[in-house]
This record gives sequence, C-alpha cells and structure tokens, in this order.
Amino acid sequence: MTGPVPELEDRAAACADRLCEADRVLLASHIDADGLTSAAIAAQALERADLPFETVFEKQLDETAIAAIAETDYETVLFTDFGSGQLDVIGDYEDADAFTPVIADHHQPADRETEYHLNPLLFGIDGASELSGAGASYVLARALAEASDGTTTGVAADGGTAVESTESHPRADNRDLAALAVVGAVGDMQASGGELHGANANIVEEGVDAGVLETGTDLAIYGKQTRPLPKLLEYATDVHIPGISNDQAGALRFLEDLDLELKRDGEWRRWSGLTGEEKQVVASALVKRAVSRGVPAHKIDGLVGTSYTLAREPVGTELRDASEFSTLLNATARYERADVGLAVCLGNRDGALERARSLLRNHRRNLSAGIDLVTSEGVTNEEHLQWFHAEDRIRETIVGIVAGMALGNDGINRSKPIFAFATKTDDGAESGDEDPAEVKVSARGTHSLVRQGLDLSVVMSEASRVVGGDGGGHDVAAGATVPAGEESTFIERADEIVGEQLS
Ligand SMILES: [Mn+2]
Repeated sequence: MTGPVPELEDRAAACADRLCEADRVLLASHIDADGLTSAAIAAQALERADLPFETVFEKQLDETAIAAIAETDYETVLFTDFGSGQLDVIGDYEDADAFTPVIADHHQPADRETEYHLNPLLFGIDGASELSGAGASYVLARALAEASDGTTTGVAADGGTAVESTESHPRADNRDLAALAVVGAVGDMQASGGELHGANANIVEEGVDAGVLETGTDLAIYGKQTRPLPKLLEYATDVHIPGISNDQAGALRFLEDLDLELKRDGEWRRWSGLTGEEKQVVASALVKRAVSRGVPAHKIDGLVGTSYTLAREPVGTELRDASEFSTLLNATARYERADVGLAVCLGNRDGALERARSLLRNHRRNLSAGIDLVTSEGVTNEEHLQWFHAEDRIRETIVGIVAGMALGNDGINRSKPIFAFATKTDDGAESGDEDPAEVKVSARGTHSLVRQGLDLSVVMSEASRVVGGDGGGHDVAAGATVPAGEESTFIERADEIVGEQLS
C-alpha cells in the first residue's frame, strides 16, 4: 500500500492492526470542526472494518475525562484530535492495564511515548500547518482499509462466507473520506496563504482522484455557496476594500455598476451560481477597485486562493465548500451539540442539517454581540499584550473568536496579541460542583506576529502553569484554564513571555 503520507505509513499500519485486534472500540474525539471530522472519518473507517464502536466527545481531555474513559469496560480507546498532549495521564492508565490507547492527533505530545501513537510531529511533519487531526485520522482510515481487508478474509471460522462477500462487495479504500479530512484541515486554519500544503496536499490529491473533491482558483472570500452577492462582498473583510468591505450601500452600488444579472426569481444570486464569465467580471472589478483605492499588492493577492469544493454535495449549500462546512461544524461544537455536527458529517441531511444551520444563525448573533461588547468597553494594554475580561457576558466557547475578530477594531491594536478571559460555565452534564471556580483564557495573534517569534501555545502553557492552570494550542491561537482570581498573575507572566518572544 502507498498511503497518502509515506512518513506515517508504518505507524498507521501498526495502529490499524491493533484496532483490528479489538472486539470493540471506544472512539473519543475533540469537540471542534477538526475533532468532529476526525470522529466522522474514524467512525466510518471502523464501521467499514466491522469493528463495533461507541463515540464520545470532550471539550477538553482533562484528567476527569480520561478517568471516565478508563472506567468504561472498553479495552481499546481510539483518541482523535487529542490524546498526544495528555499522554502522561493516558500512559498511567495504560500501565495499569485500564485500556490500550490508539492515538491519531497532531498536537504537541506530552513527554511520554506509547506504541500506537500516530502524530505528524513524531515524523518531522508540521502539525499546525501540514496535517490536522482529521488528516491523521484519514491516514489511519486508509491503513485500516488495508488492515481489515486482510483480517476479514482470514476470519471465516464461524462458517461465514468471507470469500463470497469480498468478491461481491469490493472493500472501500476510504479515499472518499478525504473530503472530511480537508474540511478538518480548513477548520483548523491550515490553509494559510490561501491553500493547503505538505501532507494536506497529498490528501487533497487523493480526494480529487476519488471524485469527492474539486479544487480551483477562486475568490478567497467566505460564503461563496450561501451568501447573497451583496453580503458576500460586504462581509469580506480579510482584505479590506474601501467602499465595499463593511459597507452595505457601497457593496450594493459596486455590484449595480457591473453589467450583471444580480437577482433571479426575486432572489439575490450567489457566487456559486454565477457562470465562469460572470465570476470573472466581478473578480476583475474587485481587483481594479482595490488597486484604485491603494490596497497593497500583497493584500490583493489574498483575494484569490484555492477553493476546496465537496463535489458530491449540492451546489448552494454550506456542505459544498470546505470553509463553510467547517464553520457549520464549529457552530454545533461551540454549543455542545457534537451529536448534530457528527450526524451532518455522517450524511444526515435532514434533521441534523437544519439543527446545525439554526445553531450557526444563533452563533452569528452571539459573535456580533460579543464584538460590540469588546469594542465598546475596550481592552487593557500591557507592555506586550492586550486583554479583556468578559466574565459571563461572552460564552467561554466563543470568547477566543470574538477576540480574534475584534483585533483591528477601534482601540484594539493588531501589533499585540489579545488575551480574553471568560468565566467557565458548567454545562451541568457532569458533576462539576466540587471543582473550584475556573476561568477560560483564549489568546489570538496575527500571522505577522508569529513571523516575529510569537508562539501563544508556549505562552499559554507556561503562564498557566505558574498559577496552577493548564493550557496549550497553536502559535497563532491558544487557550488555557486558570483558577479564578489568578488572572493578573497570569497576565503578568504572559506579558513577560510574549516580550521575550518578540524581542
Ligand atoms: Mn485539530
């Protein structure tokens, strides 16, 4: 077999073989777009390999969550999109024979090893930009197709007709799952500079070969499938075009000046419904406008990028565009509806899709209220960072995105990372009563700050440790949990670390 990522192939095969030895598997995954797609990929691969499994989701794989997993009578646990960073705790349970962990993750591993550990970082591949959790799960799924192929034909001891069944049903090679892997990677913001690269690019290629993905050069603006044309342009603020971005009347006037049929059957048309020629008209007018308003050339380049289209999904739905799909999934995740997100990934196109859409609408209302709040109340400036405390006025699950989106607004400087606190709300699902009050901190930077040395994952993990908390993530976006009341000590230490990184 030639796997999609040669460096990972042997380890993936070992993990897959181990899974095939299990009677049943507990699948535990992270709750976000990448974690949901990871779980959907793993779930389909396990099902196709005839391995019974059950799925659980966790916002954070902390000691309590791992203990709960250990208490189940599952002997094999597949962790996706987390597990590496918690290997120190997981390893203790493994030593105590509570379960055998199989891990498909891309986060920084804890200082401990285990046999069935599939992580790009162990093989010199960048886990922040070249392979996501869904990508690692996809590599495992591809290996699982091979591994289960071998065992099924061998296990005909119960009088089963294995030979006959393999001949009438050729086994899936799981390449069709590449589309979900791309949604996960895009959801984890790995399409930096407008396209996926490294191991991710290999997965894209497999998806294209399998007919589930199409790529093309297109406008790099969010909402090409679902947003009415004027809203598409008005809300496109990654590249700010004066007189169009954030300008309802301006965006409309710009479109009306083009020789274009803007409405059809009384409804605004969408980008995905335009002909190639019409797209060309709008795109070149946009570029012309940007040039005439003095937008720098390197920014204008950002208007165009590689689009990842899910070829088997209907035109004009969120599911057709990798970026809109991942946004939909994140909306389900942030409101603890992983069940809805997973169902959408698994192909439930009725009830679950409608639920997901209504969660997304609600999410957008919350975001805009959050951004208004931060912008009107402002931030506190330290020497090297800026921060605000939302208490319980912004949900902890969205405070990070709000902070990221507020960067660049009035009074919120893009030359410093932003740190946002929110009170941790107990969802009541678990026994949280005995826990002391905790505060969630989210930090967001810019790619330009990262190029200057900023690594928020290090900042969060070190500064939170000082106050007895816990944190980590990626260089440009990271999170932590700290005990309530320790915010100022945390900020003081974080400010020092950011200062050292940027010096
Ligand atoms: Mn991830």
